[in-house]
Amino acid sequence: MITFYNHLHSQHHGKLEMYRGQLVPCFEVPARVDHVLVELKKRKLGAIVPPESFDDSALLGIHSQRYLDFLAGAWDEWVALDPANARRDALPSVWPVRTLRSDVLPANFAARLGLFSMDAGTPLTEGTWDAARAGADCALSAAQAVGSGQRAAFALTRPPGHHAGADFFGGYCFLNNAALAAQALREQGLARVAILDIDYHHGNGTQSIFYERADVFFTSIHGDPLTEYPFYLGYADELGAGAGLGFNRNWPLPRGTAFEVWRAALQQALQGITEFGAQALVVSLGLDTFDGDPVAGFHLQSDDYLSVGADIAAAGLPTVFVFEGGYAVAEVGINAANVLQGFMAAAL
Ligand code: SP5
Ligand code: ZN
Repeated sequence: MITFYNHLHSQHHGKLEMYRGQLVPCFEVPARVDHVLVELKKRKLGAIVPPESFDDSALLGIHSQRYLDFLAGAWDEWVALDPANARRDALPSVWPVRTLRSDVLPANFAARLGLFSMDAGTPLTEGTWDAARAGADCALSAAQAVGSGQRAAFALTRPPGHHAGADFFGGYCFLNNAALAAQALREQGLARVAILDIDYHHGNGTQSIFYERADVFFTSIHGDPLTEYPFYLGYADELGAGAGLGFNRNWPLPRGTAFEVWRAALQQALQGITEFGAQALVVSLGLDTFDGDPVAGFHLQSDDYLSVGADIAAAGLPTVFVFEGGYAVAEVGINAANVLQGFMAAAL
């Protein structure tokens, strides 16, 4: 399987995130992708190449112009507030919740940082834009490869993407790589594209982007939002809206779920993809379902990921894998490579 590797990923390196009233070291660190890269090379799973460069217009199918403009200029604005900010990451602390306006763009930078975000756990750093932008190129390159006849491709990138909406960042995500890949497959002429999100956390950004569309089916297996981040989306009664009604399907599972039960949900999600009549598949590949993950609560074991890959291959679809979460840093490379190896061993 060809891997498009984001050579700029480490340009995004957050220092601290807000957790229970304290700033704690970021869980989403560059070493995550470094470990995956080492494991892919060790197993010789396929070519590892830099992405092609795509025009900014490719992002506008998913993200709003005002959000992209904000992200591209945010670091310079942050440092302009105070030169000492160059040593600190930008974290939002005020948001336009219900009754407040988000149609007017404030001149104040902190106000715009909040308007374009959903939490205080996602630091924006000097290299965030460059890293996220190159990551989008990886996702678009992987979609192009699969749209051109490859059985599968892997976008190995960070920051992750599935929490990012059309015009907001959060959950360690800035640009929605999986959504960009799905849209690119649509534009290459594949009429029906499915997204399977197996990160521990519900892919609220991806769901919201496609919620009213019938051409992209979104299905996700994740920790129950009653107790798990991102809390405010991901329930089983979210089935899509308007033309998209019937094209969204969530499989929330309680914290503590182990592989057997999780795998039954995977089979149901894959059945939904088959019934939809998907012509291509995008997998939001989070590995934070792993037993040892520090920010999640399922109990998958490393060997289980071989079966996950094989089950996905059995859907028989051209498949783009996009790297998402997974914070057990020492094991994330093995777990990600196990999915890809399991897929390749089972794929026709
Ligand atoms: C892409 C992705 O997986 N994003 C996840 C964002 C989760 N953010 C909230 C994490 C809360 C940190 N909990 C610390 C638990 C310490 N034991
Ligand atoms: Zn996650």
